[in-house]
Amino acid sequence: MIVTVSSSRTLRRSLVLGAALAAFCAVPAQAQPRQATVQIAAQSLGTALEALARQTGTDILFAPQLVAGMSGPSLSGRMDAMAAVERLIQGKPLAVRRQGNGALLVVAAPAAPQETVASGGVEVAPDIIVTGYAASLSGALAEKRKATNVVDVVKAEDIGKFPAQNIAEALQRVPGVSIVRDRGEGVFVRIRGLGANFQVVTLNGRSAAVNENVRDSGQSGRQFRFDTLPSELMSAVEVIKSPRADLAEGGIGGIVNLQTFRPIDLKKPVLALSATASSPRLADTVDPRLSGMASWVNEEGTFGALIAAVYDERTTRQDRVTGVGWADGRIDTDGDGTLDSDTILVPTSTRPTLERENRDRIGLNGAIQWKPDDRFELNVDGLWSRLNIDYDELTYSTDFSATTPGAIVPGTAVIENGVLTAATVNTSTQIGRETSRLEYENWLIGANAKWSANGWTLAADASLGRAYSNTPTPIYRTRLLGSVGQVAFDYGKVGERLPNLEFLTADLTESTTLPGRRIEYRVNDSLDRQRAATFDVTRELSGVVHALRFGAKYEKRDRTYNRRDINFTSGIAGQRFDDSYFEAFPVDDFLNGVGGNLPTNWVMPDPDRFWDAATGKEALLDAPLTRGDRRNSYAIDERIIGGYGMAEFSLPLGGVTIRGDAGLRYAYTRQTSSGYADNGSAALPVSYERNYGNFLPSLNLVAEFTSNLQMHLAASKVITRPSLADLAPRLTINSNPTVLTAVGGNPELRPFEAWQYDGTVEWYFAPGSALIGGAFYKDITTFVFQQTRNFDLDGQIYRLTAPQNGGNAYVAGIEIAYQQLFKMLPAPFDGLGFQANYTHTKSKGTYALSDGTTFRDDLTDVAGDSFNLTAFYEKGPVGARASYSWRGKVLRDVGGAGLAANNDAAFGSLDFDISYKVTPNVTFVVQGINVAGGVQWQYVRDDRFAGYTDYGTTLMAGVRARF
Ligand SMILES: [Ca+2]
Repeated sequence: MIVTVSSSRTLRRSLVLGAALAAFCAVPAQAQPRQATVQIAAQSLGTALEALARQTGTDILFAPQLVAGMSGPSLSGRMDAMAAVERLIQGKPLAVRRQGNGALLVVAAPAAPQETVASGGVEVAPDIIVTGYAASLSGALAEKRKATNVVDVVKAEDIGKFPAQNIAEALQRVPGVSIVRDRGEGVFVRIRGLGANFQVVTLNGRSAAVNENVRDSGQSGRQFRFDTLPSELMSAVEVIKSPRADLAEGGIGGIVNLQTFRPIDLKKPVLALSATASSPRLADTVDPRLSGMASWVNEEGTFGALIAAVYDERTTRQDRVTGVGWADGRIDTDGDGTLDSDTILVPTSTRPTLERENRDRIGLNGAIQWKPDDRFELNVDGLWSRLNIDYDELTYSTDFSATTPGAIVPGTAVIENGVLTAATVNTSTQIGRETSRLEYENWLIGANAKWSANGWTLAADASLGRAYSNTPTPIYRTRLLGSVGQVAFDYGKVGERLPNLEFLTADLTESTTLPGRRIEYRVNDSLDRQRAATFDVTRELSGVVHALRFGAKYEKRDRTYNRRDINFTSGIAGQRFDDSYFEAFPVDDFLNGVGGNLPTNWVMPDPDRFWDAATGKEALLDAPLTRGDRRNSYAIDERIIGGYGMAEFSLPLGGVTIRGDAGLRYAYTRQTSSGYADNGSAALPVSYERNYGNFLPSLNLVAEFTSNLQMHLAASKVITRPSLADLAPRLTINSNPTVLTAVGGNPELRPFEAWQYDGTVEWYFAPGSALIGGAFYKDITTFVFQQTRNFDLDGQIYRLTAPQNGGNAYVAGIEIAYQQLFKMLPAPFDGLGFQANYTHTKSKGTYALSDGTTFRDDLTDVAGDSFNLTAFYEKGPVGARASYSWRGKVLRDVGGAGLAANNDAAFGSLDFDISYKVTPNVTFVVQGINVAGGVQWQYVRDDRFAGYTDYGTTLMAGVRARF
């Protein structure tokens, strides 16, 4: 892909889309028609040509001195860019020609040649060519500028070359976006501090089905896993921060729209291949990644087909100290059996963990595009992906009983600033190994047709999606548990070292140190099916309102979640097992390179041997589902009928052009949630139906003050539907004789509702360059939080803990982004570029304690400060880029009820990408992720250790070819 940018001295390039858009034309529903609505005031010809380029999405090249002093007439109506230029230059000594790349070149008319322009215009070819990363940045910036709403775009540099191996990792460089990693790989994105369940993810504008976390029970049903889709299949990803009435509702954080490639938009037949080998430092292996894309289009450019495939393997290793608990308590310092300290913060547990994982992923994408003329277009797309994860997790967990009278060896307790930092204490330890294979499958197929005639455009879209997540190999947790006598612990400060844990009387590498406990067995699956149909009508008008849009959408989603747990204890519990039941610890450098003295290898149970030792398995496996299994399973059916109307307008106001859209969307949601309520003796099926409707107005305004300064303002009402797990009507009664308690979901939950406001000021001071400042505010009025209340069941009052609406929260922030291509510098420095952004976010939300009282604290996982820096150089065959992404500390758990709030310390990742083009078709690439070896620390209070994660550095080398 090549975007041509002319130098400011000889030619001024009309900023905006240009070839970038042409090469990566998006969703058909949003694709640029060749005819566009043009609304241009009488003004200087140069400014008019720039405005025309923006409005039509066409590159228009001209020499400023050629048009200096000329003015153009006002122009409005529907026309193509060529016809519009002809009308603007009518009667002037100018001519226009279409170039091979689709750009329009305005030159002196042949009859009156000017000395600065040679005849034929060939020599006036753009003198600067932007390719690669700079081109993707220029194209992305152009889309942001053109949009009426607040949007950020990440574009592929070329076919199969998204600017990061992982979609989430590319999105983290967008202002206001951060990512959540799982074992080093970006899985979820957070937009403006709001978690993955607060965003809607669409694929080519269509709602995607959502895979579920089946490794542990953390789930929401609305968190799209970005690791399931390979980045090579994406042509662009849009982060839509302010909605329009014609876009899917549901994202208070924002909408992420993933766009795949379309064959006619690629303009010519293309074959692209790549092969990469990556080596994660900690895992010490070499993993392949192969991708190929073939796209064909006929000579007329009216029919095309595309197929793409990606296969990759990934080995990960993550060294952690996790499960670090701190709680308020009193201790017995002198061993006399009486608690004698003040209430202090006491460590309760620590769990060193080695996580190893092998992932393999296949992604396939196919597209057929038919565009017989400007009036009709048909697109059929399909995408399928499958991710398999085999994992093996080894842990030992120390559980201190420091608050038990007599537990601490007298004289060993060290208390610093109200925190017990060191002591020798009786300890129980659990050694565990967890293994499983997880499978995530996701597909989406859709068809879209669009007709345009006489100022009307009708578009229809139908899609079908399915996400299946399951455990083809059940989750086995093989556990040993027992007392290990005295352990001396000494917790240091966060960032300095890991805790010291000295087992004074037990050896964790000895097979008989701990007796068996049990094998925990779990099977878990989730099926999410999504069907949608949309119909959109656009009426083009001339005048201030240049388009009216109406549409309707029907969406049906059904989801089942099933979980079954069995504990096998017979033949295991209390038994001591000899060496033949264990394997050698697999690595000899666990937690290397960080201070702290704690056991770094221990006996590793062989799950097969323990499985053989367990007795009575058949009876348990054949038994019917237990009450607990039923309570943990649910089904939700969600039907949404939506409609919208909106107007797009553009008007000159003084010297300022105001454009934008205003609209109203209505969504009616009907939910049926089915599950089991447990009355203390049986789990009984229950089903609830809930209906609600939401009117969602939105307004987006752009004020264009000059040809390079504009402002966006947006206000809208938005909703996010509750987590499906929270909606499940499950209820669990604990018939404890003293306190009757219950926990449950809440099928009565209403959606989160928010008003949100956005403003940006954007200065496009040079081609491909901009300085942008923005602010946002989101006022969430129906925040959902866990609350405990009295609940009457058959005349008995229970203390029920369940999610409730009723809290409120806000998120506010500022975002500053700067990017510049240093085209004005003399060679070779004109290949330099720089990109930076900074986000500052503030938030508060309501939380509840189990006694019913509420408190306010920051929203969890919202970084107060974050920044990204990218420097790059592209010249001739050489490309190099280094990126640093940093975010400040975040609140991870609010704590409460005697438990300490837990925080993630600041974290930064340095990544690089170097490429060398050996022939015009073949490029060698070397990449590194987290090359500075950043590690994640967690802490409680100001600086007390609460967790450590190191996923290491990954280096990659590969070759890409394009024909
Ligand atoms: Ca005492």
